[in-house]
Amino acid sequence: MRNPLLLTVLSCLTYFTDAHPYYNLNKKDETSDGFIKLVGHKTYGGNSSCVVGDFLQRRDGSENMIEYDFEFQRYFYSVDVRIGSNGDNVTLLVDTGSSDMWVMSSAMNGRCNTANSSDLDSDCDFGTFNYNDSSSFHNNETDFKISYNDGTVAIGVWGYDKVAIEGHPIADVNFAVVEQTESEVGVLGIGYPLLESTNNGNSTRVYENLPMRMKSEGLIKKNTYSIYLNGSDDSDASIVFGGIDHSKYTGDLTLLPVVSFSREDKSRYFRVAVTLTTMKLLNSNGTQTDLSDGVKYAALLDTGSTYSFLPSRLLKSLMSQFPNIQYSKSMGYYLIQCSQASSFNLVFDFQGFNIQVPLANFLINFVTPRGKIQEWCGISFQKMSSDDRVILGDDFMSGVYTVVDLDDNVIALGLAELDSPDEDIEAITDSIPSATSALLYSETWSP
Ligand SMILES: *[C@@H]1O[C@H](CO)[C@@H](O)[C@H](O)[C@H]1NC(C)=O
Ligand SMILES: *[C@@H]1O[C@H](CO)[C@@H](O)[C@H](O)[C@H]1NC(C)=O
Ligand SMILES: *[C@@H]1O[C@H](CO)[C@@H](O)[C@H](O)[C@H]1NC(C)=O
Ligand SMILES: *[C@@H]1O[C@H](CO)[C@@H](O)[C@H](O)[C@H]1NC(C)=O
Ligand SMILES: *[C@@H]1O[C@H](CO)[C@@H](O)[C@H](O)[C@H]1NC(C)=O
Ligand SMILES: *[C@@H]1O[C@H](CO)[C@@H](O)[C@H](O)[C@H]1NC(C)=O
Ligand SMILES: *[C@@H]1O[C@H](CO)[C@@H](O)[C@H](O)[C@H]1NC(C)=O
Ligand SMILES: CC(=O)N[C@H]1CO[C@H](CO)[C@@H](O)[C@@H]1O
Repeated sequence: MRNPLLLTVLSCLTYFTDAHPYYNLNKKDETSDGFIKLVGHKTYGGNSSCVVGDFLQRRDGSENMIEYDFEFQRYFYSVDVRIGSNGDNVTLLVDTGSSDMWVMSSAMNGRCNTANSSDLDSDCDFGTFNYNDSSSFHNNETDFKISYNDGTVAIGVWGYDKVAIEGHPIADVNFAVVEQTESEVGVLGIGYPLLESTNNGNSTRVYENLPMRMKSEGLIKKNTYSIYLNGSDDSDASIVFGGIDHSKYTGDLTLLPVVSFSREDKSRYFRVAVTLTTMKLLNSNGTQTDLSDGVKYAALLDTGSTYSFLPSRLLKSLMSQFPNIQYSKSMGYYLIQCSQASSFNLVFDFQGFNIQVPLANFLINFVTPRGKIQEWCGISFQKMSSDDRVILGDDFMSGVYTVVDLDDNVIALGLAELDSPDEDIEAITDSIPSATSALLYSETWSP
């Protein structure tokens, strides 16, 4: 056993490669109307690699430093769409935390992955769009610029063109074509229209984004979608626009009101956020420990974030439950023995509806380049800069089934039926079918 306190990070590098087993488009039968199912896989966008030094004590008392390369894989969830008159195939990261769609321009070919183009291959693995060659493309000639929480920025030009998803053509979809970014993949933002980047300090313009276009084209009845992230190799992740797949959750589907996430939000209905009433740690002998101490949080359900973010108070309260935990300042992670974590679950209480997610969902395995999995795992929770809200990322969302209804401003959550290969899709025409209101439905909280 290696004591992680002795590990010193010498340098960390995040890089992306064309060797990842990314998303395959598996066409399914589209017989029913009123919904569109997009199938996806967890997409490995690249590895983070850290060179770690470990001081070993020699018998004579002197120290000898040896170096290891540690790697862990980063991931996101994506779908493939086809754009323009030539049907350019582009892979996009699905993001409930933003509302704009943008694609990588073919002018980027050879310049993608600019984060580290100097030392690595810079192919645009996730596809590009050549708007000069698309006869149906209209250039709005207005500037697009978006900044994400992780510090990445994308800059380009607005336009519209036809977009086909799972073989369904949708006319005049607004999206930006990006020629400057350090991101490696384009984004399909499916949040509220008010969150669109055109609604900024200079203008209050909003436009029809992709889910809204699907609705106005009659492909779906309401601006709703259901998200299932847990799929193994045989049973894919999926997002059903306009419908709900009853085979992908177990137990109750519980309705929660959307709440505002931040005081700066331009409206109550601005982001896909709900009330997190309490958070508890459950150990294998059934003991529950309240971590939140009566404090409620607004919780953003964000598929665009690989990991979840907790305010430091909640983070400290959680970490104090584990006697052997270590914090690596240079790696930015709390480290715990992987085996110790397996006997714990986290209980997220949303207005009386409890969702239990294994702590194992929140672990990062570190692997040496020779493929040896380390005994110590990183805990994926990141520190949130504000103290009244949390971001629940893919590590949380892979354990739940999420139905978002942007027309009626409600979200239904259920426990995910893991690795479910079945399919039982119902179109959403009115309220979310089979969902019942949370016990404490009116007890919302927002900053
Ligand atoms: C689209 O591109 C992705 C990623 O390169 C690939 O896996 C997929 O097979 C392509 N789809 C089609 C229909 O060509
Ligand atoms: C990334 O990590 C995975 C597993 O840790 C490994 O299989 C893969 O080869 C790595 N890719 C690169 C480019 O190092
Ligand atoms: C499209 O054409 C313009 C003008 O010829 C050129 O400047 C631009 O680089 C082209 N873009 C792409 C993506 O080929
Ligand atoms: C508003 O416009 C100014 C001038 O064009 C620009 O510098 C600024 O970045 C814009 N603000 C936003 C929020 O886009
Ligand atoms: C692009 O132009 C069209 C047509 O004028 C307009 O409907 C649409 O809102 C514009 N898109 C953006 C993102 O401004
Ligand atoms: C789905 O959940 C199972 C059980 O927790 C896990 O083993 C599997 O890796 C998950 N699949 C994905 C794609 O997250
Ligand atoms: C349950 O586990 C906790 C810590 O994990 C321990 O403090 C407590 O004594 C245990 N209770 C029983 C009844 O085993
Ligand atoms: C964004 C990023 O990871 N940049 C790294 C690119 O590679 C150089 C060294 O090769 C690092 O110093 C950067 O931090």
